[in-house]
Amino acid sequence: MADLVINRDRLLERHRLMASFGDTGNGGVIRPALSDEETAARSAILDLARERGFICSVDPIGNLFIRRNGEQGNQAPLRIGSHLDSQIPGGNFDGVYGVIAAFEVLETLEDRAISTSVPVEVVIWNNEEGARFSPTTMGSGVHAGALPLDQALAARDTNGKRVDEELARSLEKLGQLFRIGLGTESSGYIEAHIEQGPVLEASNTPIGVVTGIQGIIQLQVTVSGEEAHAGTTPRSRRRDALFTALDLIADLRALTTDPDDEVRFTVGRLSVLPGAPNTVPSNVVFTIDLRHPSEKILETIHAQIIEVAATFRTSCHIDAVTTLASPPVCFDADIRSLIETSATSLHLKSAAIASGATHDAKFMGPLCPTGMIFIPCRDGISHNEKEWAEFEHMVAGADVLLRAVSKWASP
Ligand code: HGY
Ligand code: MN
Ligand code: MN
Ligand code: MN
Repeated sequence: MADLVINRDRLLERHRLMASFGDTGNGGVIRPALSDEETAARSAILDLARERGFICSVDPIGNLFIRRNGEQGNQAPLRIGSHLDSQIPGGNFDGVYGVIAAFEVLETLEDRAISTSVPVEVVIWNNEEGARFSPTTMGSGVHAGALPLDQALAARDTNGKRVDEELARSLEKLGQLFRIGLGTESSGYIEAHIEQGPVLEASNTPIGVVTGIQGIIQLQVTVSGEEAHAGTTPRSRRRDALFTALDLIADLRALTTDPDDEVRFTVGRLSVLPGAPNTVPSNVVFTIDLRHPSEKILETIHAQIIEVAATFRTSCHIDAVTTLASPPVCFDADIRSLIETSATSLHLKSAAIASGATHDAKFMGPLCPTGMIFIPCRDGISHNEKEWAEFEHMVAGADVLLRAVSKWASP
């Protein structure tokens, strides 16, 4: 269908609506997983979905599924979507663009009464960012069976709030939802997302056909020492958790120097207790986020980190827990060519691109034919309130998603 395109005005309206939930007034949002702001954004999408007669469900870890039925209703759905939670603070495109593009596809299929062989479902994954609750991509990891449900439900944010308590609180505000289990089957999965890097913009390419996602390991390291008086305790008698943590981090960072500059090693969070200027720190917790395209290199560095932490010479106690270990994933060749031909049918230039950022699609890859559509973002900036994507690119990505879905699911 040469004229099959999305409703641009409605996409713009949805984007503005979503940006209002957690708006910082600084160009970005603060919309952590299961917060009131994210719950309000989820509720707004669900209200729109119910108005269209779509079927709204939730799974035990809080992922939302918005279904438009197909001719073969009992077939596994083709799923499209992304996440609504943001970094703290975050931008107005990471995740949310994929959700509104997917919802726009569902609405356009409905407007045009286009029937699909299988149901098409918009998925709004819970806690993709991992900014509030570790690890990253929690909801999709649990649904895919890669992360244990009980461990995820027990995860706490820095205020001690648990996922299960916050999820119960959030669900109370989302109205009637059907309950589905974990590990439900998908006939395919396609996610639209900003690139979060500079490659597409630099080559003036509106559509990225994602080849795959690099591997990711996340750890939480706890260093336990002993509180002591800053004035009276000589260095020789201190069990200083902070200096131990800093020395350990320096050693771990030295492990990850890489002439090709491909190893991504990040310590994004570090908390110090008791946090008094005149008390020797007794407890430090820090996170490690490690990424690389090669599973072998990732595993080697992961093992070295565990080894260094276990044998580090210190009077403190060190406990390193791996919270996420997810190997690289390559996306399905048929889905990739479907995205490419959909872009071509819209006279849009496209290019193959590997994803440095991780996404929920990572856990869908091993389960069903999976792919991603990238659009450029200005200067490659993301996880930052300055994150920006041109509206023309947002429309282009949603049009490609629409064409890919209608072609893939045509009866
Ligand atoms: O961490 C990531 O790569 C994703 O943007 N949350
Ligand atoms: Mn994202
Ligand atoms: Mn992100
Ligand atoms: Mn004193």
